[in-house]
Amino acid sequence: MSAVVTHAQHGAVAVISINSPPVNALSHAVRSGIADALTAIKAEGKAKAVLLWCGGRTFVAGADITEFGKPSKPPILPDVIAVIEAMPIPVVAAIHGTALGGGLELALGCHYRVASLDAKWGLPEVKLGLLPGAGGTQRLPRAIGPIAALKVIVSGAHQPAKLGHDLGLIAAIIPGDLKAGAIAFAETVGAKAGPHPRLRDDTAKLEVDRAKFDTAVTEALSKSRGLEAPAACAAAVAMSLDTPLDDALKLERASFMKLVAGDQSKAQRHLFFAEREAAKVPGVGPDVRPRPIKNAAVLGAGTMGGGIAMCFASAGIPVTLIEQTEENLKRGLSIIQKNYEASAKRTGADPAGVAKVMALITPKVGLEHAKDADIVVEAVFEEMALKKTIFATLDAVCKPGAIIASNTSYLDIDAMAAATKRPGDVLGMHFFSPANVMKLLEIVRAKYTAPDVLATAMSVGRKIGKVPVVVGVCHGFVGNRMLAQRSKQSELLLLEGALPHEVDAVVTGFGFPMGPFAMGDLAGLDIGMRSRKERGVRAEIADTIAEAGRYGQKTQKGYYRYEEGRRAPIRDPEVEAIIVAASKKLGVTRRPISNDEILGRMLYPMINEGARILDEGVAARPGDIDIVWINGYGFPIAKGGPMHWADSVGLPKIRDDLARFAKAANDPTLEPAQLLVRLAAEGKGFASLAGAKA
Ligand code: 3H9
Repeated sequence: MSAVVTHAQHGAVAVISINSPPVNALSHAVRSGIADALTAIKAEGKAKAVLLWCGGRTFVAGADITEFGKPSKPPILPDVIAVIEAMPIPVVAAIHGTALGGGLELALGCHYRVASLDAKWGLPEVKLGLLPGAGGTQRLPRAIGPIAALKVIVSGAHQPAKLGHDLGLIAAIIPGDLKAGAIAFAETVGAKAGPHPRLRDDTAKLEVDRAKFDTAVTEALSKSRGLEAPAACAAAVAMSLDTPLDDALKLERASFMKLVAGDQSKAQRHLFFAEREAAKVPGVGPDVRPRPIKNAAVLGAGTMGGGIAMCFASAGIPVTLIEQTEENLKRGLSIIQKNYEASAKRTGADPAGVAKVMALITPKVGLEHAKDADIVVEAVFEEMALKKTIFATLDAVCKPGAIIASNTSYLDIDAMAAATKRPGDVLGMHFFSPANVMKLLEIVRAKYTAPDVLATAMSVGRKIGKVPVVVGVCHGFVGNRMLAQRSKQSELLLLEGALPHEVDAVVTGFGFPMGPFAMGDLAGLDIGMRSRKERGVRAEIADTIAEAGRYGQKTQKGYYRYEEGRRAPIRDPEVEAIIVAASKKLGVTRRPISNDEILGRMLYPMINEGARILDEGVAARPGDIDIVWINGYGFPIAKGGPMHWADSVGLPKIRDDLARFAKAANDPTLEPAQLLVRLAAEGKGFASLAGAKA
C-alpha cells in the first residue's frame, strides 16, 4: 500500500487516510493510493461505508500543480472518481481546511460530504488559467445548480462550509471532533439500503431558465480581462444544461488538456509559485519570529498616508494618523471617510462598519504621538533632508523595538537609517497608489535592517492584504526603476514619430489596462515635470505639455483631452502639434514606427533593467520582479510578468533588439545587460536562475 495513503477499519467504516503534506495535493502517489485502498476495501468486504479523511492542516487542496505539463501517469483523477462512484457502499468525504480544485472534485465523486464549520471549498482552477478537469464543471451544477456553480467556478473564490450546506453540497456540518463525527455519519448512511446518491445521476437541479443562465455568464465574464480560462469554465458549465454527463466529461477533459498546455496557464502557474517563493526572504529563516504588532502610526495624511492608514484600520490594527496641522488632518480624515463610505455603498456593506473602522484611526498633530506605536510608516514629502530630520526625531520619540519604515518611492533608505541610532529597526515599506487598493508592497531591505524586522514587515504586509516582495536599496527599487526605462522610451517614441494613442494602443493591446500616456494623465503630469526640474533634466515633449498647464485628467488636458466628468482620453490636435514641433526643434526627422518596434521598446529596456536588478541582487529572484509588475503596475496576468514573458520571447531576440536600439539611439544604457547576454549565450532563460516549479 502507498505510504501516503493508508486505510484502517473503525467498526463498520473503513477510513482511508491521506497524509501528503503540506496540502495533500493529488500527486500520482495519492491518486493511486486512494484507488488501491478502495479496491482493497471492496475485496476485504468488511466495511459498510468508507470515510475519506485527510491528515494535517487540510483536505485535498487540488491536483498537484507541479505535475502539470508532464505526462500524466494513470490513474488520472477521473479514474479515481470512477472507482468511488462504482463502490457498492457509500463513500463519505470529511472536509477540514480547504477542499479545492481536484480535492473538491474528489469529494463531488463521493456519495456524501461532511465538513467542519471553518472548512472552505471551491474550484480555483481559473486562477491557474484552467478549468476544473475532473468533473467539477458537471457535478457541481448537479449539487448546487448551474448558476451558483458558474459563479463559484468562474470566480475561483473559496466558499464557506455553511454556504455549501445551505446549497445542498455538504450533507452535514460537524461541530467538534470532525473525524469521530464523520465516522458516525458514515456508519449511519452505511446502514441504509442502497443505491446511495451519486451526483452523476442527480439532474433535479439542472432545470434552469436558459436566459437567466446566459445573463449570469455575461456578468461572470465581465471582468475576465482577455483570459481564456473564465470563458472555458463558463462554456463547460453550460454543457451541464443539455449535454449527457459522460460526453460533457470528455469535452471538459479535452478543454482542460488544451488550457494546461497553453501559455496563459503556464504564466498563471508560474505566478502561483512565484508569489509563494517571494514570501521566502533569503537570510530570514522560519525560526526568525516577527515582532508583535498591536498598533501602528502613519506620518502624513496626504493621499499615500491616508491610504496606508486605511490599510491598517481595515485589517483591525489601531493606527495613529499624524500630521503637522489640524487642517491637514481634517482634510485627510474626510477623504478617508469618503473612501470608506463609497466602498460600503459599492459593496453593499453595512454603513455602520464605516464608523467602526474610522474609530480605529486616531488623528494627532505632532510626531511625539508616535511614541507608543509598534510600527511607524513615514509618508511625507519626497525630500531627503526632511526625511532625515523626521527619522532622527522618530528615533528619539519611538519606544525601543519599534519599527520605523519609510514609504519613499525612490530615496535611499540607508541614508534615513543613518539618521537614527537604530538602523536595524529601519526599512522601506513602499505602497502603491491608491494604497488602500493596490496589492503590491515593496519591502526595502536596507544595509542594517534586522532579519526579525523584515519578517515583521512581511507578516504585517500579509495581514493588511498586500503581496509583499523584498527588494534592495537603489533609486526607484524594482518597480519604479524599471518603469523609468519605459518612460524614457515613451518620450523618445513620440519624438521619433509615434503619437500617444498609437503607443497606448500597443501597450493596452499587450494587455496592460492603460498605456503610459493615459496613465501619465491619470497620475498628473506636473509630478514628473517637478521631479525632472529637481534633477536638472528636460524631456522636451513631456515638459512642454506640462508647462502649458496640461497636467492630465485634473485639468482635462494632458497628452489627451477629456470631456467634463469623463475619463475617456480623446486625441488632441494641439498635443500632436506640440509633439511634431518638438521633433523639429530637436532636429529629429519623424518616421513611421511599427507596432512591433513600439512593443519592443516599451518592454525590452524594462526587462534589461530587470536583468541588472537581478545581477545586483536588488531582487532575489526573477519571479519577485514578476510579482512586483503584476501586483503594482497592471502587467497582464496572462503573460506572467516581464521576466517570465521575456523567456517566452527568447533572450537572444531581446539581446539583439536591445543592441540595435542602443546603436540607433546612441544610448549605452540600452546595451544588453551582462546577465541577459550570458543567459542568451547559454541558451537559458531567467527561469533557470530560479529553480522554477511550474
Ligand atoms: C486542479 O486541481 C486541477 C483539477 O481540476 C484537474 C485535475 C485533473 N500543488 O499557499 P501555501 C504548495 S488545479 C502543489 O503557502 P497556505 C505551495 O507551493 C489545483 N503544491 O499555503 C507551498 O509550497 P512551499 C487547484 C501546492 O496555507 C505549500 O504547498 N487547487 C499546491 O497559505 C503551501 O502553500 C488550487 O489551486 C498544489 N495544488 O494556503 C489550490 N497547493 O511551501 C492551490 C499548495 O514549497 N493552493 N502547494 O512554498 C492554495 O490555494 C493554497 O496553497 C492553500 C493553502 C489555500 C491550499
